[in-house]
Amino acid sequence: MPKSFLRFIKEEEQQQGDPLFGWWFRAKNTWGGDSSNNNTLTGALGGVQTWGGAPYTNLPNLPQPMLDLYDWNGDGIVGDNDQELIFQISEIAFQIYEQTGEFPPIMTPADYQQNWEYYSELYGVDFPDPNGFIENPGSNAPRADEPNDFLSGTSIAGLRGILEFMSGQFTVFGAEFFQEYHPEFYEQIIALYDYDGDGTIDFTVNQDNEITGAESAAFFLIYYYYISRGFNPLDTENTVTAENYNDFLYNATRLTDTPLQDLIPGYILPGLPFRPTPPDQPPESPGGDFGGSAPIRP
Ligand SMILES: [Ca+2]
Ligand SMILES: [Ca+2]
Repeated sequence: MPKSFLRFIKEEEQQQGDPLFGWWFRAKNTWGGDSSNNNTLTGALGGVQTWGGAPYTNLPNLPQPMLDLYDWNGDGIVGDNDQELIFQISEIAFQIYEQTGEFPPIMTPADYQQNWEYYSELYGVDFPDPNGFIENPGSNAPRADEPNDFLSGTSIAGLRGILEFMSGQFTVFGAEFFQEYHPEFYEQIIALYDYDGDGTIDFTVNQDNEITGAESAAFFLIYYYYISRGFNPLDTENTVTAENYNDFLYNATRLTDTPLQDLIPGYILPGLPFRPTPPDQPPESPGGDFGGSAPIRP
């Protein structure tokens, strides 16, 4: 699916001869999910299927790079309202293209929040006001996106929502999209979450519960390791990033006798996709579970 979709966009891009077409096409049809009836599409911004939370709840406290790229109405969470807003913005962008033969420039939420009135004047259209923007789909009453009240993007459990969402983004868009159009975002996200260093985020588990993605493997190792050490992943801050993941693995193998992959119940990890090597400077222990600042154990 994603491959043929990417090929389709590439063909369209070549036909249109305009790199902005590719960006606006994705904004409308993927981030915007063709509006609110398709909130569950992979790659869409709607919260129904994402973030590992209950329906209509969203993950608060996302890292800043994600808010900078996905939080179109600037309310601090990424959800259905952002999906609807980018859909409406890009619909107008396509109208402008049909009338003038040129797309508006690529936008980001921060840019849009600052310049939406200017763009409206410039193009003589009514771009929607992002401040307090709330979608109003069909018979549903307008509502703000509800932050999930038991899950935070800073927690170990919340890391799963972030990785699953980003994995969907990379699956649908491809790493090249972010490298080309949002290189700073790409670098920041890869520095934080590309645990195996292959340049993309892959949170996949197959139907036999085999962990097939490097980032799903990294997550489940982190998650179950902390559970085995007595931490509650819901309220324990996650400090294990791609940058210090090797330190984490190194310490984990020193602090538990159980082979790491055996810590993960209910899933099969066909092999450890990482080889922990002794860090240049061995992290201090105890408290060295983390290779850095450690939360207090209960
Ligand atoms: Ca938002
Ligand atoms: Ca990776």
